[in-house]
Amino acid sequence: MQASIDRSNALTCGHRACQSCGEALGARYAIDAAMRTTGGQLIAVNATGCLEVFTTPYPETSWQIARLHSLFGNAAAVATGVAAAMRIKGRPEVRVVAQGGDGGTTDIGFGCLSGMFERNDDVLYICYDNEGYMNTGVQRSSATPPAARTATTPALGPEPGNVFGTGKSVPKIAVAHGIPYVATASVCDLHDLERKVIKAMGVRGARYIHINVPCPLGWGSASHDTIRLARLAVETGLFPVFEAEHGLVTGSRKIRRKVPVSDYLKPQKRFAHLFSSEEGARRIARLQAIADRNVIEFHLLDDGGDA
Ligand SMILES: Cc1ncc(C[n+]2csc(CCOP(=O)(O)OP(=O)(O)O)c2C)c(N)n1
Ligand code: SF4
Ligand SMILES: [Mg+2]
Repeated sequence: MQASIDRSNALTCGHRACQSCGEALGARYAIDAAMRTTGGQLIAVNATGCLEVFTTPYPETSWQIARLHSLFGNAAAVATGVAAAMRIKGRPEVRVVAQGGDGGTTDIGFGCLSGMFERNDDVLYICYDNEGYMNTGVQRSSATPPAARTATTPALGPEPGNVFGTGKSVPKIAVAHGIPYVATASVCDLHDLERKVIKAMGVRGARYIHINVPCPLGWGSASHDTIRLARLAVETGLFPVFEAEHGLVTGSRKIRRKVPVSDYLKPQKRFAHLFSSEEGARRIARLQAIADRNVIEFHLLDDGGDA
């Protein structure tokens, strides 16, 4: 597949992402799959964020698709406008994808996104979730996990790292809008990611895919660990991989061998403070409880896991 000359290669070489950037990998596979499904009749709208910055340092671009850079917070609204323009021009075969990071999606762009969902606009929105505002220096977003150290949640004081009990699950909020298709995916399973993009492009109306994309710079992890960490996020239960249609969860990717969350946390410097005190151990136990809850909520061990 990689070597095939027929490969669409929407995001080509020459971009400036960090080595082993999960976002670059996820975007390339997602947009390539959308390109193949639409026969190249695709327009992408991109919120501000690492993906936009590392692919388009003016006057260069690594994209080989029609693409618009929106503002940080309005990619969903701009994509809605592009889809409406294509409809009015009598070009319904031209499909629209909007993409943004977790900050652009779960925080600043959330109102526009919810509007796009409730109007059931004909757009696939893809969120590349690296759990922080990485482009501007690793600040906390509402997708940052509890206890994680970021530039704005230092590992100091009575509640070191990001505060427990904060944040939100946009995939679950998307499901609650009752839109035709919602899925989560990971760069540790690119076939599953491609399958979900292809499925989403086969549907009209509002669709949402939320992809977990490790960020070596923001997470303080080794570049060779990007895929291992993505897999551990899934195999611990911390990042549940599931699909939903019209408001109902229809399936989830089963955990083959459940892994303790400490195996996932330890290789990341953003969680290093958890491994040096009894208080840190209590916080690891609270993160384990979150993973265990996800396992129950999304039936991650049904049909043959061995916890
Ligand atoms: C209105 C506005 N506020 C702030 C910024 C600065 N800004 C640009 S990208 C970014 C962070 C992006 O984070 P995220 O959406 O998670 O994408 P990532 O870089 O992590 O992929 C910020 C704060 C901006 N461009 N516009
Ligand atoms: S900071 Fe993170 S998301 Fe941004 S290019 Fe580097 S690895 Fe990728
Ligand atoms: Mg981010």
